[in-house]
Amino acid sequence: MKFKPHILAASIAAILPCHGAFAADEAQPARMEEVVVTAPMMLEPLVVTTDPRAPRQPVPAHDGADYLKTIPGFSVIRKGGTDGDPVLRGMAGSRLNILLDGEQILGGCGMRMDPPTAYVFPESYDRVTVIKGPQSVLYGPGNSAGAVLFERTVKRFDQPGWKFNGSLTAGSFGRNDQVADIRAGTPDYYIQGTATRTDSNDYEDGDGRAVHSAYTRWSANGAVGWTPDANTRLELSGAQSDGEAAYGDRSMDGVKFARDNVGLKFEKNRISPLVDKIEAQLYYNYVDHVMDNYTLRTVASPASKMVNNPDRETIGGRAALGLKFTDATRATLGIDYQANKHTLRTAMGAMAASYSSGPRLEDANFSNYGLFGELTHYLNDRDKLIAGLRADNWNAEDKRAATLSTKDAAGLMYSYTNPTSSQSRDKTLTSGFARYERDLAASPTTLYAGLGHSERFPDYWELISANKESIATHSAFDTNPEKTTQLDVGAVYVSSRLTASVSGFYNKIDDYIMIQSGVIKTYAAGNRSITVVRNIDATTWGGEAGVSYALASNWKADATLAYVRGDNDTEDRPLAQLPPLEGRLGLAYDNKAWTVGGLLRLVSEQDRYAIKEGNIVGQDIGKTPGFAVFSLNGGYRPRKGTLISGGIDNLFDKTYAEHISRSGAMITGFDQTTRINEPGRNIWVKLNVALD
Ligand SMILES: [Cu+2]
Repeated sequence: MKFKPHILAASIAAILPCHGAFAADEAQPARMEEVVVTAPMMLEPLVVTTDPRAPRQPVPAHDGADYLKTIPGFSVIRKGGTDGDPVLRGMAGSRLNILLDGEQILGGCGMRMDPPTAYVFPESYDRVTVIKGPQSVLYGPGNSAGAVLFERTVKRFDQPGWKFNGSLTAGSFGRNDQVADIRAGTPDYYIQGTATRTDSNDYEDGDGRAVHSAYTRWSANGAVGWTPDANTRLELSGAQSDGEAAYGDRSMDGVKFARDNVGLKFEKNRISPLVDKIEAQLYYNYVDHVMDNYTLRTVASPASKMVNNPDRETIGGRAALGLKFTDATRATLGIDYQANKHTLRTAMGAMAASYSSGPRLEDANFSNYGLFGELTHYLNDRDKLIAGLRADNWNAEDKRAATLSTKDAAGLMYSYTNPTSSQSRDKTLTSGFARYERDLAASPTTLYAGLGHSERFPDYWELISANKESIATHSAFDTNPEKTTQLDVGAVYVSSRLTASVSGFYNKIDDYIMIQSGVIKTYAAGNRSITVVRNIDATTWGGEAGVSYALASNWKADATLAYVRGDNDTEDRPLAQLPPLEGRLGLAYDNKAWTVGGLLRLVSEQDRYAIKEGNIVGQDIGKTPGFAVFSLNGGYRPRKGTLISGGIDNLFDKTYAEHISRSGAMITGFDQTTRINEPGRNIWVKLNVALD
């Protein structure tokens, strides 16, 4: 077995924990690192890795979705200032598995205020890895679009010592962030503590209109570890976080996003010639979410106060065995488990103040047992086969006595007996993939082609969440699982001056779970407008391309493209909520002390849409025009371990909205806009410090 050293070196440079922002200082590989990240490149088939501590442009909200947005192929459904929903290749929600140190966390909000990324504080992790496509079975069930791993890598201390990483960010609209991470240890033990806080006022779009978008979030993580030898690690970790956020796209704001977490992890390497690794972990995640229409905005009258308090408890575990049959053949076998319970309590008017004394009513619970195996086999020095299989046993229980339906034209709320009350569903789903990778002899190029199949059961938002029905009944609990079959092909070229990659996909989805709003149902009592969950057949195809070229020793240019096109084959119209063609052009100067860069983001118009159709996060509104946004960034490294960076995002103060952004709501004191507009010109500075 032989690795390609250039690819390995570039991958290691890209994933070096803690030091990504300063990697240029330390190793200075021939390939120039981005000081301010604008477009992370794919350096190995289907995998993009990026350093969450590195400054990036445009300056992200301190949450997971905004960090992913810099990666070509990702877009974000904007709702306000934070807590957007990440979308990969037009696929949102549970089609994208988000793992926090291997743990799943599912949000509590029935209105999708808290996607998993709302509980990600990116700078408390060392590494973000994106695996595109259904091309791995190791990271939980249903990752039809891909998997995103936010991970910490705590290295064993060779001798007693400590390390500190911190950052401060300040910017327009009152933005201010503080992050501190300290690790200390001996060869046998370590402790880690991370704290983050971020805060912003309402931002303004290019026309100076304020968007209801202010937020404050904080998090605290801690871990203690035991590393009796270089191959063994036992870690106990915990996290708490909370925040509040204004939403410009709806009639309520999030006033509580409390998360409690405990995790236990064990790993042992090189156990025997056959058993290369054992990993096991257990975790508990609890989310307590409150949203209302009076804390962060003006309510019309005390009688119209509304508050919702859902919570969700998730427990899970995973165990995996890494086997090494020969140097050329390795496998990972494992099981994972996850169970979660969702409850809801609501109050209105005079009762709103005392909502917390009401009982929490369970509306649904879910569980999943997965069994998986993935095999990597080197046919020779240059050819590699990777294949995996996965089976998931899924169970869901509908605990709602009644389904709540949308208001009619007169504002009357309808409530129906739930036709699927206390029903349960049980199903076994299978997923798998096979991929062939070839390193060319004549050039530093890897080619790959893979076929993957993924079966995804409907999530809470597709089965249960308030106001959703099937066409036939007042409940959507009968929604079919979604089956994705996808072909992934591409090439990666990595040399000292030039990095280039292209990844394409063609995807057939049977029973694509579509959410459609504004469907009129006729009843004896009159017409009602409802939101339905429907299974359709869909096709999507597209891809991403990126090139990064060192023009001269101090100059680097890069360009990326991302495109997705999709059809609703059942109804012969475009598939909704797909972002348009997007390109990014960057130019950077770096003399090892100073950097200056420019980023031009070009997005074309989107005239393929399907009004009121979409996913659990949003539905299409209509056509959008194209736009171009230009931003500038710079950095200065006064000494090793210190980086001062800054930028002017949207330099020309352009007013624009992303195609998939949510529509603007009518909120007292704010102008209502068709979509939630992106921020206008804004300036930021960030200081990163690493000490040891
Ligand atoms: Cu909510």
